[in-house]
Amino acid sequence: MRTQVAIIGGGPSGLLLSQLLHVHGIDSVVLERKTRDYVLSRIRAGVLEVGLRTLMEEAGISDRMNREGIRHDGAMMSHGDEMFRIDFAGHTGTPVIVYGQTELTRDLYDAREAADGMIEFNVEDVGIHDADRDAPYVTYAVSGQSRRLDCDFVAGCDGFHGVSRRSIPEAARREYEKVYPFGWLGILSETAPVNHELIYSNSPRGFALCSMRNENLSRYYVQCRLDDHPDNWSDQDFWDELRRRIPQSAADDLVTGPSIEKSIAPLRSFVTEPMRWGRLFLCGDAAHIVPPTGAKGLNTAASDVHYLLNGLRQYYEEQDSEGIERYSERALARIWKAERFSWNFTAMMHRFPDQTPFDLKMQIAELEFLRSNEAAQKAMAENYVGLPY
Ligand code: FAS
Ligand code: PHB
Repeated sequence: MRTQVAIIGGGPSGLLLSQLLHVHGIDSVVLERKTRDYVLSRIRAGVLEVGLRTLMEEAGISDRMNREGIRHDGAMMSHGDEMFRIDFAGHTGTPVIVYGQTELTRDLYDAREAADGMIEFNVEDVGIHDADRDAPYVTYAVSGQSRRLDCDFVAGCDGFHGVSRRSIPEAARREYEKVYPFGWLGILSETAPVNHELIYSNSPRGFALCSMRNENLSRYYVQCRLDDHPDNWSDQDFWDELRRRIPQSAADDLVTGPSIEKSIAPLRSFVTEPMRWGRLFLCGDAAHIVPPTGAKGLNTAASDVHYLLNGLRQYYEEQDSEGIERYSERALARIWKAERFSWNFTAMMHRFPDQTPFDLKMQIAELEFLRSNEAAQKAMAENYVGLPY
């Protein structure tokens, strides 16, 4: 089989790139290790920046997102019972949209299938060959049958544990990583959100986040130990702990109910450089990871897709390689800003096991400065809604 762009990974990065390439007349094949249902069963991001929304418009699949996505003009920050608001729209003229990654990925799958896009599920033993030559190809197996996909380019959209990053010779890669000494225990419940906007809470017992997917589907997180397990937490344990970590006014309004999903996500900051090796381009979590505090994971995957799409269009439409030559440089420039914001926000809001009393004072001083300083709030707002592509 042959295609112009072989895409490894059928998560949001791979599907968005495939749909955008299709819209611009460029052929691709998506190779996904799991099934569509499995991919859609993963509960992940919830906040979309304007850049991702624009790409969804360009891909022609923004109707449901525009209909069901919830506009958020700001978010609440709290420590103890103190709570204050960051006015995203006021500072930047831009809101964010709350629309679950699951729904966005569902829309992408529906669009690819409506366009008869080629997606192979349950692929195994994916191998990338001759990426540093002019005729790369990908080998893989489906139901034990070996296959080969010849292509012009390979997009490695296969996430942190995928095969693409490891296909770049170790000697050519520089990796930067910070593993945080805690995780996030998240639950999904069919209950009304505690507040119409998100609440990020720094409490003596650890971080908590009150989020949502719609007016009857809430998403909550509490910071937990790395060696913790969802089975250690009954629903009641979770609700009791959440109540202890959010301002009393919110705790009094909390609507609880049975969890329909409960999982723990580890937190890490990670970047691999470069994001290109010959005709192989890394995109999304395959190249970088952020702690979810700043809601940047899915949104930096989107800016990677933007840069790669434009580079590939420039190559095919203008026979100009400038865009693909500079893909890594352009993508990394924005990624490192998102890494900085996510790391800084995580440091301000979480309890670290080795924190000294001075460190805690610094955290509260950071929050107090953010509460009282217009410029600090504007900077927070600009990062949260999404820095320009
Ligand atoms: P993904 O990991 O989503 O997709 C990669 C795809 O490649 C998967 O479908 C996988 O099955 C497939 N694959 C892997 N190896 C393969 C192989 N060898 N061959 C073929 N296919 C292969 N971001 C936020 O902004 N906010 C959040 O709250 C948030 N929460 C998260 C919670 C968890 C537990 C995780 C892991 C991530 C979270 N993220 C969050 C980040 C997340 O949303 C990612 O940024 C987003 O899924 C990135 O999309 P992809 O780059 O497509 O990677
Ligand atoms: C979510 O709703 O899952 C969510 C929202 C904001 C974040 C992280 C996760 O910063």
